Amino acid sequence: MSTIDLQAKIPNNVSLADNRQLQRALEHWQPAFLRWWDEMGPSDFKAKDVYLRTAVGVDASGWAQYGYTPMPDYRWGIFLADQQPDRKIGFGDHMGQDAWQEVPGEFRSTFRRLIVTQGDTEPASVEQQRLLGHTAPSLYDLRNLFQVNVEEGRHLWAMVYLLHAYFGRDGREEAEELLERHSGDPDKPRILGTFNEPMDNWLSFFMFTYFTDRDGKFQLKSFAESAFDPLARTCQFMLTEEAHHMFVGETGVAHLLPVVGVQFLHHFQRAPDDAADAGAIDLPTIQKFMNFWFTSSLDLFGSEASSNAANYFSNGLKARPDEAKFADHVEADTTMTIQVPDGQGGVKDESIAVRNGINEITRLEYAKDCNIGVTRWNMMVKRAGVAFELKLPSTRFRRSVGAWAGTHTDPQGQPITAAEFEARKGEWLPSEDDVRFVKSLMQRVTEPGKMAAWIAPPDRGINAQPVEYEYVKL
Ligand code: BYC
Repeated sequence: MSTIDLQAKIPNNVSLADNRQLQRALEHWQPAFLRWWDEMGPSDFKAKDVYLRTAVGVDASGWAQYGYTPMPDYRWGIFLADQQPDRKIGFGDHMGQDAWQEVPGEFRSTFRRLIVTQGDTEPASVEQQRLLGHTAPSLYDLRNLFQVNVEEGRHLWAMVYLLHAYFGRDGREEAEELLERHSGDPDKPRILGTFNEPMDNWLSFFMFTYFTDRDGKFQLKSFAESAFDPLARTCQFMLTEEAHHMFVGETGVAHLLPVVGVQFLHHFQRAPDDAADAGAIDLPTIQKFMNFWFTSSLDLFGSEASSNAANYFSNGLKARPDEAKFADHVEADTTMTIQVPDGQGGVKDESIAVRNGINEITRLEYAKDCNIGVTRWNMMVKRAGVAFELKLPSTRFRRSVGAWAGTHTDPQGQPITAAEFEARKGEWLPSEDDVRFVKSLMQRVTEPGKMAAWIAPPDRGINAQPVEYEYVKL
């Protein structure tokens, strides 16, 4: 098992102290990271004690410890899952060969690009969530926000470690640029679309942690299979932390539903005059936010047919998530069917090589996983006696990347004209009024155990603490 040095300037389990050059390079990057955290991380709250979980090992039985920590003192660090001796490559053209401990020259720039794309999302999400602390509906939620933020910071460290350790000067330059692009910056935006979307309310935060962090889960699972062993081990450990982020999203939405049940029984449409008194986010509005964040996250899987994805798979860079559950790990001459626009306002089937369809296979697995929580939410809605069903839209709806980009469909995925989409988009996607309404409910609550009126308390607290625990000492 790897040795963990938590007291080092950069906590790690990669024997950093034995590699002075790498240690110096990372120590050189550290002040830039701290400056970035100070300027772009959670605004204010710096000196406050937060009940945080800190990774202290990579052992499933006891990998984290909880305690009050001001965020600047959180031990961001580098943790890789333990190395499996004699690990073999499990897919693609190099299947059965030894996993790589170094990056082969011919795949160097592709690996670097993928690691940079992954790394870019981590600080991006922290930037998006920067101001949410000011409108947190409870100390419990505030703490969850900060937990997610510090762990995204740690994931950034993990990617920067890979860039510094395996990609020389290019890697160091890329690591610096990870702190120079910013979410929503018109000149230097983040790489992927979703990470430039504004997130100025907690409904969006819950949808993001449910839908977009779940893209993270699937991408990390694909990397956890990588032939490049240090990348696989890094992502295996990141997945441990990711589960909590999706929990925050799923339970966050679930906590809205009892309030909807009580206040909106049989009243699904929000009348403009009710808004101020209602104190709850109605189900059609929840549906619209879900449509927005789910479809934005669908784009994160790339094109349905992608030669990039085929190359990643063939060359052992990235597999399908949970590759072991597929029967054929080489997919040399296999084909699959995807749906594409037929150019005449309809849909047609197209046969493509499975290798080219890896993004679509992953996206459909993702959509299936998204549905699990939606089904749970619907059970709650039903139990409250409200006749409304939340539904994920079609994977063809509102796409900006891939075969359906530039086309228009309704949420069921039926092609429609641009004019019809324009006329009806207010029924399907959050309008400015919807966002204004949701934001109007976002009042800060700071008394332990109390919740804003629009959200119900959780069933239980964090780490067996009571719900009324002082999760953040303000
Ligand atoms: N926005 O062949 P295509 C997470 C680009 S989330 C803008 O269709 P490919 C987290 C694409 O880069 C997980 N651009 O796609 C969650 C390519 O550009 P280049 C993040 C996009 O390459 C919450 C071009 O379009 N990790 O961890 O097969 C909080 C043609 O692309 C988008 C990763 O994404 C988009 N949505 O696959 C915190 C894993 N989609 O290369 C964290 C690393 C595509 O021609 N990335 N493009 O300039 C990848 O594996 C791949 O880059 C993608 C795209 C799956 C994203």
